[in-house]
Amino acid sequence: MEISKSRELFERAQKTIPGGVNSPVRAFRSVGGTPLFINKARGSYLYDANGNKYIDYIASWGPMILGHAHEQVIKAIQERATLSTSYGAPTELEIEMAELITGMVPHVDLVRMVNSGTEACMSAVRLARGFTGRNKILKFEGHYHGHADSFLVKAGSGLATLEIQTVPGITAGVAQDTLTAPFNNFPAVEELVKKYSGEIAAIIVEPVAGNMGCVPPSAGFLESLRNICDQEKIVLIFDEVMTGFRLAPGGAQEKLGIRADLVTYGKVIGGGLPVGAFGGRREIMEHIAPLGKVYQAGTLSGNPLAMIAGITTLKILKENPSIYSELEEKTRYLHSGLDEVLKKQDLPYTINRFGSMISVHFSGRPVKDFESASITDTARFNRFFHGMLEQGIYLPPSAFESWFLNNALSIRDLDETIEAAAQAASS
Ligand code: HOZ
Repeated sequence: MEISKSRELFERAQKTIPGGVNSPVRAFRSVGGTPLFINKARGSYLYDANGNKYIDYIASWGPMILGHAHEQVIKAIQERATLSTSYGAPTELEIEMAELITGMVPHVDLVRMVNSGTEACMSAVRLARGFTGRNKILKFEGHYHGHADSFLVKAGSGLATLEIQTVPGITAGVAQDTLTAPFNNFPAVEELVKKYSGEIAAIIVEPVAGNMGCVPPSAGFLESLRNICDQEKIVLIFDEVMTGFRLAPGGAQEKLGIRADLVTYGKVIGGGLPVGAFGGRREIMEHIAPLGKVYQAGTLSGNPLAMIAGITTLKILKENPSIYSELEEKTRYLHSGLDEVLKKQDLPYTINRFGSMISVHFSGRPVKDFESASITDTARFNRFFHGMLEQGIYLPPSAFESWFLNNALSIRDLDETIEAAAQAASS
């Protein structure tokens, strides 16, 4: 594959952008090689600067659930842009968005729009602290809730990819207030809650983890978190930045039938524009300024272009619930095809899947937490990644990220992917 233009752009980018990228995993550091610079995307395909075409399994890390450049979404953005792109004052679109969210998602009474998943999680934790008057939070190893200080302790995603254990710049005080437990290990949670009784403001969890590959919750784990939060008056925060509007219209809360106190969103909710949101029980959300004293604000929050992209995407999902079953069916098809070709190779592997999230770990052990995710053969993953890329299949450039399916993927795309995997796994 000729990627001379990406090489040139990467050289140029490194002169003015740290590492040549604006988000670390994109730099291909762990898989090696040159990151592809993307020129355009349509449906299930990405096109790089040289014009090479790739079947996309990143979907912009989740948002492009309908496929790229969806006609209705693009038209809505274009029409809205002619009315100016930001006012710094309320618009009817923000009400429409809030009504859509509270209508689609169970247990969300009030919702505040922000600009990213990081902002959403950071604000939700501040709110939980303000509401409870407690300082500590409990998060899970290998989970990633954005790059706010409190979350960069034993975090997944780019930190796992780049093997960053401690982040310079995070004060000891902040780190001390972040407790961590292994995902899917309720006794470890119980022990921490007992030890820090009355001190924990919130437990924040990715209900289906997607930042150490895809790692679904074990049976009963989330229910147990719900119960202990009720008993100890801890705010349960579901980080649905990845799973929100992806697993079901009501996200993991609906799919798994569990109520969180606060929920955070990003990705799909913005239809490919920068949007985040947090919402939840009225009693807690009423502590946000201007109703309460927990301050949170943003010049571009509720931006009209971002709102219209998100609203259009959510409406399409709401009006066409079959999209969810189609996506799930495609993911199941991919799973069984990959399984078929990988089992013919003499190598250990585990495929995890939930809804339209899937990932392959090159390890024979079940992957249920960060420890088991970490023993994956990353060298093997890197060879597999490049083998796929060479054949026009664009996977996340990290063994610690979930793949996201988009509904523009055709059975032919999936078959091509499975065929490519047979070859990539044998290299
Ligand atoms: N942290 C994102 C995936 N978990 C990657 C974001 C990006 O590089 O665009």
